[in-house]
Amino acid sequence: MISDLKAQKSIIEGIEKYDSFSILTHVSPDGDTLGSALAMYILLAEMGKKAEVICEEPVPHIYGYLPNADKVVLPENAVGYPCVISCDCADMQRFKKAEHIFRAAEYTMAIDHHFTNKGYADANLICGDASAACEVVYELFCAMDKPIGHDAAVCLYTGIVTDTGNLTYSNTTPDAIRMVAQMLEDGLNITEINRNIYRTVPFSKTRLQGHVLSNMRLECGGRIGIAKLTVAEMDMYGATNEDCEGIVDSVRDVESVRIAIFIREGRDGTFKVSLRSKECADVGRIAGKYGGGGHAGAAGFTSHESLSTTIANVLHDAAEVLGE
Ligand SMILES: [Mn+2]
Repeated sequence: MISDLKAQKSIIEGIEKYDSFSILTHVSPDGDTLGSALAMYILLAEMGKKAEVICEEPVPHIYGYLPNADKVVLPENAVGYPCVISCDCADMQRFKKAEHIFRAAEYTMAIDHHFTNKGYADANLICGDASAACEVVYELFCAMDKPIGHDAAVCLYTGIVTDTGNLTYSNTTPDAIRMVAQMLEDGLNITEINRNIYRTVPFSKTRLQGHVLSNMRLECGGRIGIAKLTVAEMDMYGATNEDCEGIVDSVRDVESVRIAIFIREGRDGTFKVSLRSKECADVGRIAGKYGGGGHAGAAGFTSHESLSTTIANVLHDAAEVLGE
């Protein structure tokens, strides 16, 4: 049990009180935000309630297998129901274009697992010890006595495995493994889901990653790994933003690397900085300094500086985190 029961009760009361809900996901949607939001969608639909899942951008191709992924709407096509539930969103900046929907709501609720979440909603269920927002939603199903059917299991499993690196990262909880075990026992086809997530890679992505990784550099005696990608390089491979997923993890996986940095140029001229660490180096601190967010082991922020300044700043901060 990772949920604060009082907070959980306030969410259940909100769900019972309202009839229609807008469910918000975060910018650069991942398996956990989509999985938890779509599982909430199923929970509400089964209670006979009206709901919409709103996402800043079209659902990434690899998550197209999630049940009801085709019903996810862009903020501009959203209805905006009286009660809003955000899933896996550490702060309101994560809503981006959907922020007005949150602000216009009569009542707001947040379901999250980021310890940086200060509780921006009317009711907040934030479990910093949970490996994924999906773990929190799984417990909500149990607390409400709602059976987790096949479709909800696909969503919840997806969030748990993508946020825990297939149940291997340090955030993996015994509860998360127990939940997966239960879903497996109930007949969930985890092989099929894993093939969808990890073994259905577009050719453009493999080529782009080869290019970026062959140009990565080591700094600080090999303890910092840094890779970068420009818009021109992305265009060279016909690559999409989605094709950049996982690059920073490959940088982190290099033997000597303690902190991994991946800097990607956006089409708006900003730079998206992704950070990963191993062995307790807290990269969340670096992201926080620039208005970003995340966890000790995985964090990110957007830089409005030039590429060279961004590189210099983040290398300096990473060295500091490593005690250099
Ligand atoms: Mn998450």
